[in-house]
Amino acid sequence: MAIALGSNLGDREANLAFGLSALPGFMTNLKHSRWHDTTPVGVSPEQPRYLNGVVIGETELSARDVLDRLLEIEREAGRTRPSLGAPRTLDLDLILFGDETIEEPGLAVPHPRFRERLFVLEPLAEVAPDWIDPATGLTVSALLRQARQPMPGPA
Ligand code: PH2
Ligand code: MG
Ligand code: MG
Repeated sequence: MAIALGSNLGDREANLAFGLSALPGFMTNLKHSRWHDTTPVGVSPEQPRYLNGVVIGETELSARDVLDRLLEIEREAGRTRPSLGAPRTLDLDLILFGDETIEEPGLAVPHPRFRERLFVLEPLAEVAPDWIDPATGLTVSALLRQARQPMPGPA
């Protein structure tokens, strides 16, 4: 299982450290990436920069139960949701859950946008370069290479 962490409000380092310290409550064999200072993507350019990272590990829980735990940890970190994409103290997103593909209300795994997001793929490639995306059959390294290619423009 891979979880992406992000923070762009308050003490970003402390927020990610808090998230990391809470995950062993239901995960074993944790391994985490470095923290990456990143430019906000897909939200107002005036938003503060993010600190992003990825944690991998194992769990006995179902994906739904993991999601519930992640939302609870976000709330403990003082996360509020004033609007979609608003700056947040802590965002915990379930990216990959073994080879499972899940599409349910509130729960989509693999995360539907992680293949384009360098702020997820770069830290994920530090800890799980050989993991396979069940939707495309591509490794994380291959997805990263693909995401880094410049978009083809008009001839
Ligand atoms: N999260 C978003 C939207 N944009 N940009 C960066 N750099 N990092 C994020 O974690 C991020 C984002 C929505 O969750
Ligand atoms: Mg997110
Ligand atoms: Mg989220």
